[in-house]
Amino acid sequence: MHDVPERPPTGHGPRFMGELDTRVRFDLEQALVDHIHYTCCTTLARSTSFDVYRALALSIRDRLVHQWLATQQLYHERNAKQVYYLSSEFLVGRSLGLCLYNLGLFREAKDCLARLGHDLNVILGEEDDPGLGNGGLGRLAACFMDSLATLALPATGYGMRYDYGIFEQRIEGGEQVEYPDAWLQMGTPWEIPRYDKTQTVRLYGHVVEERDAQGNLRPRWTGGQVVLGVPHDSFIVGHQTANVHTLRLWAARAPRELDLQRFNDGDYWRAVAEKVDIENISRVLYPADHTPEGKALRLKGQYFFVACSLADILGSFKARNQSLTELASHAAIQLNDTHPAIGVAELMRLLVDEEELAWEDAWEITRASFGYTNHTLLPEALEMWPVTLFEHTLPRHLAIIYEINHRFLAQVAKRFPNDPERLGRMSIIAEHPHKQVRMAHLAVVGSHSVNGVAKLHSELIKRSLLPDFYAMYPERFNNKTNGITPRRWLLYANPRLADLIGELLEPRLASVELERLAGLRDYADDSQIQQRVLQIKHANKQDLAQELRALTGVQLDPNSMFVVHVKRIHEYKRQLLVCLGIIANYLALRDNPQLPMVPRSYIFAGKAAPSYTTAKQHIRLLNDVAEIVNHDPRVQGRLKVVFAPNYSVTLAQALIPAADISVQVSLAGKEASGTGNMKLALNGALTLGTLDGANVEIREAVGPENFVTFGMTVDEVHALQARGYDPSTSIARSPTLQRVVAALEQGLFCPDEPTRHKAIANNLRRHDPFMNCADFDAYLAAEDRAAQIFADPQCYARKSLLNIAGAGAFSSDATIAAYASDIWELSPVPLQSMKQ
Ligand code: 26Q
Repeated sequence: MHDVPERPPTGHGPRFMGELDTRVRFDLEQALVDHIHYTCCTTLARSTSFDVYRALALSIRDRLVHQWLATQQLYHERNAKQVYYLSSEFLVGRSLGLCLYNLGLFREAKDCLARLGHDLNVILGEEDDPGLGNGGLGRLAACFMDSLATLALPATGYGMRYDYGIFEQRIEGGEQVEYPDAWLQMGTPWEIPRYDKTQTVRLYGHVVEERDAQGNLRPRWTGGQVVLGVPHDSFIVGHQTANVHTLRLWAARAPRELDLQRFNDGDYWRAVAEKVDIENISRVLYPADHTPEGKALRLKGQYFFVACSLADILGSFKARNQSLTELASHAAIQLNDTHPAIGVAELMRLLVDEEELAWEDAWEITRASFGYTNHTLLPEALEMWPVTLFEHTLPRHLAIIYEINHRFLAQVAKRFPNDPERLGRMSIIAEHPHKQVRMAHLAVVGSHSVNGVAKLHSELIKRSLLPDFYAMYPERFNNKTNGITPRRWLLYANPRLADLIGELLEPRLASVELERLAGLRDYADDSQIQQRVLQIKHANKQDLAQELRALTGVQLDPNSMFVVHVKRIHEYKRQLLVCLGIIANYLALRDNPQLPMVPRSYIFAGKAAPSYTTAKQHIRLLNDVAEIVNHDPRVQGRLKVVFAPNYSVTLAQALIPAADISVQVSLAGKEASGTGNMKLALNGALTLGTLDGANVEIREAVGPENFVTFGMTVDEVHALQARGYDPSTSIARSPTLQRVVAALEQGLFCPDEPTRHKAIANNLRRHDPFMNCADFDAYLAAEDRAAQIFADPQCYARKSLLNIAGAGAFSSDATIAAYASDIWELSPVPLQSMKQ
């Protein structure tokens, strides 16, 4: 059979990669027809698009089973060290298209479907995008899984199989309205339930002290409620490697269907209540980020998936090894934030209570196994659990945490004598306002590595967030700047650009060599290539304009400057600042309709936590402003504002390749890293940003002259806070800002309810905790600088190319390689590709 080149959705022209993968050779059409017949139980003639999607997905999945088995067997036989990535969120995005692309089967599938009368792009649209994450943290976990498979670094991802992912956002009357995301309603072809690998975990109960044969006291956790964890596996397919990894998500199940006694007594509701209660543990993803809600169900959920995962890890380790003292040489366990940090206490429980190791030995093993990644500097986002709740839910773990804390504080006291305040600050147990378990402290004490996710963030962890811990354990702290997978975010999402790059770089770039994008710098001044870059961006903008029109009814002009702010809605990310800028531009055009202004389209997307009132008000404001600005004839179409509903991985893949300007305007010191900023730069957008998170590194990598910087630095923010920040001073200084705030107060954008935006204006005048007012003038000037660059196409294209070239530094392959060598001590174990 002739090798069919891999091809992303709308790709044409030369391909990006070199050699093709020869792994998958099978008769796709036959497989598809068989699944239509035997699995969907219908005929080709009667099959719906969804049937075809399902049949195609299952045909592809079937072909992966062999390699998946071979990979797991290879790792087992080699007794290879693995990383276990524990994360409460995995925001993987749609699978089918990328899977076809990774396997080099895109063209074949397209042709095959065409013969059967179907359009592959339509079929790909049938897949539900599983939203098992809130935002950056969950998406990072997915990018990391992609890189681990592609680099053949042995890995398994562990998380929770939520029945309902992040809510579906609709905009109704300008407001966010949440709808449940029943992503499993139609089933998913990608998961494989593994009933044979079910784990059993306990909740509640009490601890009894028993004596072992040697007469030692042995605490044993007993009673309470027993919960089953049923693993649901899906495959993680790398690019141009044969290795296929596992993402194992746990579903909570009751050990018995119903309480027969109650059933027989006629108490039918109570007979099933316990089952429902237990299964609620994995029912729904918490739709809050950075605003932790200390809910009992969330603690149970965290413990549940972590306990299942650790039991699974120990089980497979014991099948291969004699002594648990060797655990850390075979298993690296990474904690994606503190959400799985209870794992530290659980592993101690398994080693001390169940395996009967001495505390000191168990502690050494535990610390050597765990690594902890911090993703936030916002103090309010640090997880704390009331001791009372903890004691009720996990009594043995609380006792273990007390013991860990006791030994830890003794070390602190030895190292820093006569410093009781330090002991209070560092304790794993906070005393005020009530007793709480500080999960971040548990994670730091129980790990051998603590990393931040961008250079600035990692410095701030040492300097501001955990200075006492840094003083105690400086060697644990390190930085691993985030990255993004180039497969999904360049090759698949932006086939036009990928084709151009494929043409330009000799030898052809492999997707794992993203640093070679630096070679594009040679073309920065080549006017022909500049033209090509502009044409590609224009085509992507046309596609997006069409999609946004269908979604919102708003028509954008692809010749206008697309200014893109897409991420969770949060005050610290300052969607409001951009909105104030829009209002300023609008007022200027109203005053003087002849004013020359580069036409701009502001595109927002993102979800607000349902309980986050202020963020939801900001969504309302953006939509209100859009309504007025988009319809004012004086604007003459030069300003357009659109809020794209239901931001998701799928929507991001459409938005990001079409951006001219990437807006990254968080208050300095608040955004740990950001990863959207990397995706946008890699797709040629020019960043308009503050010196926050990974923006700092992006600016260095692409060249400061190709990055529009504005705003206070972290030190300036701290200095202003120390002097006492009063937003009214900033407002008094800026005539433009005065008018903008006044317009909000007058209800210019809400004629139907003139007081609607008053609260926002009041907050700006009196509190403005994220310092929008202090940065406003600088922001407005910076947006204008960006517009001046955009108005000069050659200048813009040159900077765009240099952004693409520089953003090669932010491949998650590089990030993962650094984790593998510095934290996990992990080496590749490639599976030879095989013909079937
Ligand atoms: C915790 C407790 C209770 C309820 C919710 C939570 C919770 C859930 C999700 C807290 C935080 C999150 C998510 C955080 C997150 O996405 N952080 C982002 O991580 C990215 C990857 O490192 C960074 O790029 C972003 O800067 C950071 O904001």
